[in-house]
Formats: sequence, C-alpha cells, structure tokens
Amino acid sequence: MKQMMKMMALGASVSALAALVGCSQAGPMATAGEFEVEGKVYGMPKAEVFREDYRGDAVVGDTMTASPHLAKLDYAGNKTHQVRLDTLSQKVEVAPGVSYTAWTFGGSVPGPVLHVREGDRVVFTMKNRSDEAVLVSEPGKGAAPFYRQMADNPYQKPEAAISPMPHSMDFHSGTVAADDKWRSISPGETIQFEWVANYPGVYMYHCGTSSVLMHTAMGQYGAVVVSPKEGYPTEADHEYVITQSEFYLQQVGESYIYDHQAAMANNPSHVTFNGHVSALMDQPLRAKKGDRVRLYVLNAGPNGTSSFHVIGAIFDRVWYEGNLENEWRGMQTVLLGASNGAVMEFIVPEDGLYKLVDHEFHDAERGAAGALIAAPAP
Ligand SMILES: [Cu+2]
Repeated sequence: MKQMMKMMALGASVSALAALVGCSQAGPMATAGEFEVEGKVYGMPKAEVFREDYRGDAVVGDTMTASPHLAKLDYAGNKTHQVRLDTLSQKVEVAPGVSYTAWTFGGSVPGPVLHVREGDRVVFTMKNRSDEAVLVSEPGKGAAPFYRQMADNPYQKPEAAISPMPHSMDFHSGTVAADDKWRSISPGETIQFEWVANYPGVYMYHCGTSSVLMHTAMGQYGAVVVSPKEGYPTEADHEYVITQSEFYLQQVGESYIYDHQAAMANNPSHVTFNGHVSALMDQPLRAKKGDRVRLYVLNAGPNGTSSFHVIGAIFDRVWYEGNLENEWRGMQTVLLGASNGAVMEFIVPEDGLYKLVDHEFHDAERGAAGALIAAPAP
C-alpha cells in the first residue's frame, strides 16, 4: 500500500497503478487519470468553477424526481447522467401556517431524488442562484419529472426568494477529494464535477458549507438512490422514497426563521417525512393487499436519529444503507443515524391503514408520521 501511494505521488501511469491494485487494465468506465479497484472507479478530473449566463431549469436530469417518487431506470447497463441542481432561496411550507425562507437545492425541501445505477457516472453542474428570484413553477420543455410531480403536491408550493449565500454540494454517493469537488461557490458562480456511483445504496446529499448544521437545517439536503447493478432480488409492487429531517424554526411576528440555538440544542420545532408534517398524511402512499412495498428511507437529520417503523407490518427484508451485502430479515424497526439510509420491504397483510412513524415518539408528535392505505385498485 505504501508503495502504491508513493507511485501515485510520483505520477505513476494508470496501467502501472491498475496492475498494482490487481486489475490488468483500466475498465470501460475509467478514463485518463482514473484507476479502478475491484471494479470501482477513482481519480475523477478536477472540479471546474466558472461563470455562465444560465437562466434555465434549476433541476435537469431525466431521473430527477420529487419525493416520494423514484424514476424508473429504463436503460440497460451503465450510462452517464448529465445532472443539474442549482441552489435557490425559496419560501417553503413545513406545517400548516408555518413557512420560512429556505436554502434549497432545486427549490424544494428535501431536494429532488436522483436515481442512478451502480457503476453509472454523474456529470454534475450546480449554479449558486441564491441571489436570483427563481420561479420553480415554470420549467422548460422536456423538464425533469420533478417539476410535474411538484405541481401535483399541495404541500410544495414554493415562492421565489432571495438570500445570497455561498453554498456547496456534498454527495455521500460520491468518492472524491472533498476539498476539490465539495468546495463552496459564491452567488453567481457555477461548479461542475464528476463522480461514479461505486456503491449501491440510499445516500444523502447536502450543502457542506459552514455552518453545515445551519445549511442543512435551512433545507439543503436530499436523497440519491443507487440501485445495485443486478437490482434487488425481490419484485416490488411499489417503490417510495421517504426522507426524514428536522426543522428548527421560531416565530418572529407573522413569519418563521431558523433558530440556531434550537438546532445546537437538538430541539426541533418540526420533524417531517418529505419536508412537510402532512406530506404523507393527507397524501398517503398507496398499495393493495399482498403487495410488496419497497421503501427507500433516508434520515437526513441534521441531528437526530430515526427509529423507522410501520405500524402493523414487519420488514420482510432490509438492506442497510441499501447494499445487498447488508441484509436483515424480520425487522420491526430500523435505526438510522443522521445520514444513514436503508431499503426496507414489507408485505401488505390486508386492506387498511398503515402508519409510518419514527418510533421515537417525541419526533412522531413533531410530525414524523405518514400513512399507507391499502385498498383494492379502483
Ligand atoms: Cu449552503
């Protein structure tokens, strides 16, 4: 290992490196400067920071959806995804009558769900548009599915806002040098970098600009689902994405603002599934008796744990962090630390109402509750 590090420092050729780590040549995904270890690709090109005159959609990518939706991957093998997710200030609602000016990726809290396959490459672009009033409701032609799904969600009616601030993007699904790819950019700047989805899983992305607690609590987080190369071994009838997160808001006159003292004290005003206390209550998930339901659950925190439970069901299979190597059976509750994720499946036993809760009930009472309704297809 020491020898390998030394050779890297000397600028060893990719083929020499590949030979050292046990592969005869770089695989089809690796390009100049990159190397592979056990089929995983490392050594991405340097990030680029530049200025561009871009006024288009803040969310670009055909597998970018709004929670709880997950895009179907309608291609075989691997592909390169061109993904854009601009940072915007937006006024969003968290509970009836409770709105605040959030810092967001793409205009929603949580931000869009990105779905890729293990081995796919993501070419990512982000413009810091926190100094622009960007309307999320006017997407261009051929827009990401995210926009149509947002329009159908009564709890995500964001209004344009301006709150200039440096921001950054940290994808937990990427393996890169954070000081290069995850660096902060100023309002008006754009950053572009690449990562390869080396491991399957349910991952968090978030702003990593200091104070990270403040930037994430202000709304800058979302989920990346990296499906295993060969898929999961079961056939799911429904797939839903649920992101749990805390909000720390205090009322000032008519409006609400972020309360850093409350965040430091881990005393949230609201804890939500998919960004609103009613998101999965008034618009419950749907299934039929006998269906296998697959949930992709991310606990975005930023502080708390989630003891995720479905009342009346047992998780038939759980893949912790979404990796097939981490399989559990017959789980009543899955404990997720801040930024842990899991794929959880259960069989719907009969028609009825199934509540989804954080079984840490002080969080359920702050809003971390949802519902799945099982009924015959209309
Ligand atoms: Cu930020």
